[in-house]
Amino acid sequence: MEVNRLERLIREMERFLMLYKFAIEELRTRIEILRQEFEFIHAYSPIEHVTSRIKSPESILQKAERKGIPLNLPAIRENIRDIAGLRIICPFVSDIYKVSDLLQKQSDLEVEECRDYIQHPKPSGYRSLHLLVQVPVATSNQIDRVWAEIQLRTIAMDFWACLEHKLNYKYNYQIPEPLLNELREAAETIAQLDARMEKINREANHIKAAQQRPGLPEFHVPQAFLKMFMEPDRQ
Ligand code: 0O2
Repeated sequence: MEVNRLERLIREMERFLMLYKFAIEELRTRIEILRQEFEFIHAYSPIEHVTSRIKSPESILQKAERKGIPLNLPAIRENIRDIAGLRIICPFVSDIYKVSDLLQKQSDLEVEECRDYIQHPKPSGYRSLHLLVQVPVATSNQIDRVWAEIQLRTIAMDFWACLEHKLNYKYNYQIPEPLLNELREAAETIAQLDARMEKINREANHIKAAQQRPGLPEFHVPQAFLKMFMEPDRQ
């Protein structure tokens, strides 16, 4: 391949992947706004942390070949919908559905598909909620709608998925049957643990609500803030 053509291809690929980087930044901002607002209103965050990644060109091409997608950028863009991936880790299962609802309410975020692997775990034992979305990205001369996959999981589900992913890598997707069985059992244990932790949290909230005097919300005002009002001439 001549050098000019190769340079052009690399530049096209870089521009192509840049859109996914912008999509991730856009989504991260939306998620952070939801987190901060929720925390302000409810004094509680349904989001532990967020991670993101862009699929590498190698794994984009591997997926395209595996799925029989033509090896050109428009076809890849339309058919490979998880090039931009975000993972939202939540404390409890109910938080996953809360955050998913909040995202689905955003009118300019098109949620094309919701795959509920919590209600319907994969045969491997994998649990998570996946949202396939199209996010608007405003560049200098147009607004592009970019596909992204948002995975929502609890900390325990993430622990399981990370280990299973590592084992798949180690055994080249041929995990020995005894280990597969153990993983399935561990996934069940994790689902029970998530349910138990959620129950403990609910009970703790009930106890706290009962202890608070009615009509007097618990309110912590930072000392520095109070001082501004008590000693205004010192500001
Ligand atoms: P990576 O490295 O995370 O990017 P699709 O063709 O995308 O419509 P697919 O791939 O079955 O069909 O979609 P699905 O079920 O929504 O899963 C996509 C992603 O979910 C995977 O991405 C994983 O991140 C995760 N996932 C799905 N099943 C499992 C599982 O059994 N174990 C683990 N650990 N993760 C899973 P990639 O592209 O495979 O990998």
